[in-house]
Amino acid sequence: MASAVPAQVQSNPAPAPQLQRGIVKTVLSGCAVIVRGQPRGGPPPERQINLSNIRAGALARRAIQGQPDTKDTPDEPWAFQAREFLRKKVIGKEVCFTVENKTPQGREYGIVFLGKDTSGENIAESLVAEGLATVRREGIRGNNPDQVRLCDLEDQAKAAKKGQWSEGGGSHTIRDLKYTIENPRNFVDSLHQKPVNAIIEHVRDGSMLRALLLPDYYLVTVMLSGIKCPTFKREADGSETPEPFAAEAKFFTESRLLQRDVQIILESCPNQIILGTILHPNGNITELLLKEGFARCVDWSMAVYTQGAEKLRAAERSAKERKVRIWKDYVAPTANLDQKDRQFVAKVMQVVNADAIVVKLNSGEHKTIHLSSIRPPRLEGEEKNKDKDKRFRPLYDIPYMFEAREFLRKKLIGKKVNVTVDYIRAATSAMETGGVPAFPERTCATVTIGGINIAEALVSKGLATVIRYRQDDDQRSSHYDELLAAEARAIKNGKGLHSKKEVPIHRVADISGHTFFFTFVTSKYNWNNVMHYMSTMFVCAGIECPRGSRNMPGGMQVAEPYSEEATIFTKELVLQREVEVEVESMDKAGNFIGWLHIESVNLSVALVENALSKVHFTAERSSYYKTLLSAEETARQRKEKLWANYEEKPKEEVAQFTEEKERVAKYRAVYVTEITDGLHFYAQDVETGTKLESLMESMRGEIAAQPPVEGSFAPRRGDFCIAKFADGEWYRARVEKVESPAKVHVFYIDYGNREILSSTRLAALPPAFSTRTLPPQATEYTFAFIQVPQDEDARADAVDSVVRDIQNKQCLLNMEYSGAVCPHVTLQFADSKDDVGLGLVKEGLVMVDVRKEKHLHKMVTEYLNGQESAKSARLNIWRYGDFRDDDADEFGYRR
Ligand SMILES: *[C@@H]1O[C@H](CO)[C@@H](O)[C@H](O)[C@H]1NC(C)=O
Ligand SMILES: *[C@@H]1O[C@H](CO)[C@@H](O)[C@H](O)[C@H]1NC(C)=O
Ligand SMILES: CC(=O)N[C@H]1CO[C@H](CO)[C@@H](O)[C@@H]1O
Ligand SMILES: CC(=O)N[C@H]1CO[C@H](CO)[C@@H](O)[C@@H]1O
Repeated sequence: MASAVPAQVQSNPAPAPQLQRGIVKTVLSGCAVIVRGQPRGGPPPERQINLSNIRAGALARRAIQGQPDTKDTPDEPWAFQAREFLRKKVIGKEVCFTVENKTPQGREYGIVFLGKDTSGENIAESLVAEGLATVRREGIRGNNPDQVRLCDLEDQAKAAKKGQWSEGGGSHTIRDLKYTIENPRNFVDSLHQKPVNAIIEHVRDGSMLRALLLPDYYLVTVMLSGIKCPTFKREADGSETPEPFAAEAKFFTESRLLQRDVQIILESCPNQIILGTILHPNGNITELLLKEGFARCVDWSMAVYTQGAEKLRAAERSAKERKVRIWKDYVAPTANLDQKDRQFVAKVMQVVNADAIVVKLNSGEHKTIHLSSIRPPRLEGEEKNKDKDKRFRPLYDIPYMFEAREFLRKKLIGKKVNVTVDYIRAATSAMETGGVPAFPERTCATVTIGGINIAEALVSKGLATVIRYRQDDDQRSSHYDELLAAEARAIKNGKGLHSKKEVPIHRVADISGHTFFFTFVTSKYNWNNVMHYMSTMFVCAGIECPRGSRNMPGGMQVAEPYSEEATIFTKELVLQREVEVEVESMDKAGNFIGWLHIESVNLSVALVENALSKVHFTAERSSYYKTLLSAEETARQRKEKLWANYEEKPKEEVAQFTEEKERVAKYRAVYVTEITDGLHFYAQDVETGTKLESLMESMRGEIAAQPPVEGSFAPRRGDFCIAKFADGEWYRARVEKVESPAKVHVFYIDYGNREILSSTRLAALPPAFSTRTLPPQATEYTFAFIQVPQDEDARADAVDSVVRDIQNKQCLLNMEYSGAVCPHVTLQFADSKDDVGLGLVKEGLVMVDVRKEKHLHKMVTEYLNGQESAKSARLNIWRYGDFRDDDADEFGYRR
């Protein structure tokens, strides 16, 4: 023993046996223990001590496999109770002991005391006193007071009928041990991952243990879910060779769990192997083994780990970083990258494919990034050959390829993303791959936006699959388990590639052959579940762009200055974006000429503003002429690029275009009468409110005096009329649609609400109360600076909130800017003067519509600040981060 201490000096004339110390590793039975020393640079030595002078029952033994002459023997009565009594008392505890006798075979008998010295509890005496062990009287010497005391204790236990001395023979103390389970899978399923009480009876290696499940005494072998420790390889001759750190890992688990009371969650049972997790109040052995570098994560079994797979990866990562034990020679896949090249924020310039993007780095350099560990949709087996003859366009002809790219494009284009490089895949040559196409070096990274891993989002929508790796292959996503989990979810929910539905088909009508400026999708319509796209050339109207170099009959024409910049500018702004075009005409080559708008930026104007184009005289007729001129003037003033050599003209000439408007805040009182599902609202001017009241009063008087003849009114679309509302009163209305005499759609012109009713509830509008007397009092407005949510539920939430806040209430209204359908206005609560729209933004119920007009800048900024606070509080539409989608969130969870 490593921790031996000198013998205690005693008055006894016989030479006192040496007192030794150790920690109890195992309780073999009610009368034998294994004691170990302190570990010093490896598992410590151990020795078995049988307790002197007593005997406890033998525990059950299983027949030795492969030896038919042996058979299972059951517990002797009280044997398990004795073991348990002793186990609970001493397991893992420090004890001291004297060896009194050593047999020629090396068996040692001794007296064991709890604690550091002989003043501790003598465990043999305790067992005898409880009637759990008998005294071997044949060896007792009357002059030995210790032995005499044992006999006394036994006599007392007998008299008190304790344990073995109780009546009935103790057959109830014999366990019905089950060494095998008929159908382990059913057994595991039947437990529903509920923790089961258990005792760990044996540790085979760091991650494989044998447990006694209570209260039914099933003995099961459990592999820890999610990990694997180095093991002991059994050789042909029956000997075992430990893998590096196998013994250390085993000791780590043994010293913490052997013969300890634990709870086990049995998580899964693939191929008769039971996977489980052990819960112990001192910690989670699975995590601890990983953290200490005694185990590695195992992909297939991590999937069943119920206590948070990400914690396991983190624990493993920490061990790798510290290069402890099994990771002592570990080299991270990105070890030779600088921190700044390993993690950075960049702007997405282009979506190349369903698994790759081009980003613009801080340095201005463009870089292609592949999404780690995912594989874009691809053709499998037969499908591959089917399309051989046709003109094959991967983007449209591989099922879900288009959807995948569109998903990335919509989420990422023009946005800033976080890039964490996970690994660099080395280039392969065609020779190495044996015919499989070679590819250049790839930077593979986890790309997140607003905290959402875009690869995970793709996988969860069934728009990509997860690459499987060899167990020790580190070249993979740093969020690999989330990807696997997302894939499992997508498969379960039949998303995208995993769907049983017919794949969507895309047809592209290429209506032009020449490239002049750029190609983009101009329109998209859904017809019989086939999406049709038109791809065409488009020329920006109203401007003259510097010409790029091109091949002319007379030779190469040199590019004009700034043509390259103009191209890059345009690419950055519009490439792969959704744009709106206003086509004005077509040129001789069949290209459309017109105006291109992207998120309220007008490309022609933007090019001019940035001194990359000049205004063309043909713009004169267009409604953007003034804007163009004013933009050109500002650019000229800055003497940049195209205007670098410009000579300034007298100021007055251009002054008229550079006037700057101020935002006008002239709030007037209105009464909000109706809010539409589209988040528009109708309001009456409070100023004219009394006029409406008196009109209604006299109109109703007249109707009462001369009630209309029911059914005499034949409604036609566009007619003004009166309609009898649910409250039984008549109101002014207009017919919007006549489905049938029983179904007439009317609009209440003074209140803004709509109703479908029978023509029997309609009558002609008496001329005295026509709209010439008093114009319709309900005016339609919509909120300035906000975007009405596309998502129906989100919109309904916003509408509900507005209805609660302002319907049938007086508010203050200010015109901000005009719109296609109705004016855009801000509303203030009459009392607090708080802005209603801003309130919606702050609640995360709507997004800000970023108006670019200078004079609105201050308002927009205020709104954007409100939006930021809603985002950071993850309110409503921001609850899943800075992302929205029609029906499900990025991970496929339905809202
Ligand atoms: C020592 O204890 C073990 C475990 O209970 C038992 O199997 C063995 O027979 C004992 N040895 C002797 C010599 O009594
Ligand atoms: C990038 O990550 C950092 C830290 O995780 C975060 O603060 C930042 O908002 C992220 N940026 C983007 C664009 O997602
Ligand atoms: C489920 C469980 O018990 N988890 C624990 C695993 O161990 C770590 C510490 O080692 C605890 O923090 C966890 O709560
Ligand atoms: C209709 C439209 O979107 N017009 C825009 C043209 O571009 C200018 C400047 O970029 C915008 O202010 C206009 O709103």
